Amino acid sequence: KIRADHEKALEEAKEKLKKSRDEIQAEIQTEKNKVVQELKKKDSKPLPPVPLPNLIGINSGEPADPDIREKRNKIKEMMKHAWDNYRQYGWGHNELKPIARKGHSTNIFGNSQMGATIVDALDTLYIMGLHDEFREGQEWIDKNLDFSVNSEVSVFEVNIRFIGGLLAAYYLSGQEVFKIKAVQLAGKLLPAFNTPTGIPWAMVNLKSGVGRNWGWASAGSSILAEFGTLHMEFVHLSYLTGDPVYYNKVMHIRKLLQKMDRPNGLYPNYLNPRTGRWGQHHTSVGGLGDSFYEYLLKAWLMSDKMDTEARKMYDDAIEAIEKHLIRKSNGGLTFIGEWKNGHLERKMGHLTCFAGGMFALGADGSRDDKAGHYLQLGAEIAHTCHESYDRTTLKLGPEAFKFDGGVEAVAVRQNEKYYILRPEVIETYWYMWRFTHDPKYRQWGWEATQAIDKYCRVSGGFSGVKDVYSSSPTYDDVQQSFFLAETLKYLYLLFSNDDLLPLDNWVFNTEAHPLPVLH
Ligand code: DMJ
Repeated sequence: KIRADHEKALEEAKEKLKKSRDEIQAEIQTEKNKVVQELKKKDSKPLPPVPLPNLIGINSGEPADPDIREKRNKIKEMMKHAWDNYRQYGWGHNELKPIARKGHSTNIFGNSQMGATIVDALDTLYIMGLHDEFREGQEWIDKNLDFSVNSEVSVFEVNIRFIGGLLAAYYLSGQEVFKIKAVQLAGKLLPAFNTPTGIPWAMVNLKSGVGRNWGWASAGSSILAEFGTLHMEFVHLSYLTGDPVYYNKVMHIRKLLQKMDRPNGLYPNYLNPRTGRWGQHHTSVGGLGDSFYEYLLKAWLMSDKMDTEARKMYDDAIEAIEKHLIRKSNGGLTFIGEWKNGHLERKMGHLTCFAGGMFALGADGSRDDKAGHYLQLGAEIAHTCHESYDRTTLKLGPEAFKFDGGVEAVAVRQNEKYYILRPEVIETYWYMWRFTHDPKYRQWGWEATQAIDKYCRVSGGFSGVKDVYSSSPTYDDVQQSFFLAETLKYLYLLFSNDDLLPLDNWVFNTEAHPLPVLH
């Protein structure tokens, strides 16, 4: 069917190209007008009114200590620098190239300008009190964010950044436009679930609804961290629309996973959506696996701890991970390796560092009351990840680091030495700070802030660097949208009082977008 659809589209394109430029443009315009009319019709059908959950803790979180206040202001200034430059040079594009001073995008956002940075940044702007900037973003979204485009996007990325970002902006500000856009977009993702098993495709064309998987994924598989990171947003969509379709889609995925055999109790990263069988037996708490585990825990927290099925799946998974993937290096550093076909690779990714925060967040309510154990595990992972920063020239962490052949927490391969403004280590510092108030986490967070400001800041924004071990690093010239959504938000929260977005009332999605607990 997919091939037939593609061939039909090619034929149509060939026919179209026979026409003159003016004719084509006129046709496009007519089609656009039609879509706008249809959208208006749909928009005029109001969503059912639902009571807003109890929104506690949307206050300033202003710390009393002048030193902490100064640090927090510095982080706000960095946000302003990132935003203002995007506003000036990349407005409406997905991301910014801070050195070339123009827009940037990658294939995860498809080929259209969807303003990813605007949507991802909104809630950070809101909590920092940057209200003029928030309003500018809202206006752009209201007037320009259109999902009826012939563009093939990543279901996972659009869910965590766009739907998560829009929902958080809605809950924080109460502005209906964000809810409406989130629901429109979610409708465009639903065709991705039309597979023989109900496990969604990795990508979907927003216009045609045709889905497919990444060419690089094992045996045509979908990815665990992608189809397993939809739950939080989809539960909120059902809550806000009163339509169970979203809830049913994610619960179907969960039920299917529950029934499957797991090698050594571990979830492989690859699952074929046609056959329902695992692909390669690789397991990771970093890339390709990470947020699946995170969402099991957060499903339980977001349900006000009622979803005990999710908690059980989390506990089972974490026990298997501890047994097979977590080790101590010769130098005494706790690390999480990757399982590849019956063998443990003693390498940890920057992405995996989020797990320190996850262990701490899951400590309360853990099986056999092992809260102390999981808090300690979180602290050990935070320490290891801090070492991965501290052992570099720039004091910024590499993409991946090894614990092998005398090497400890250091990147070996040239193509693993980059830092692309990722948040995971700072995310873990923040969770550890909230649960322990040990000042070292603020100190480590401040070290990272200074390093980012010194080595990643350029006059046109912030850029990733290609080698954290080089004293004269080169830039990758990308200001990632998650830098504004996550890295700067977690830093700001680290230097705020705990009453700003308290964890009893808010659960952060994997892109750091806060969603309220549904009591
Ligand atoms: C973010 O988009 C999310 O945190 C995701 O879960 C994994 N990685 C990036 C940032 O590194």
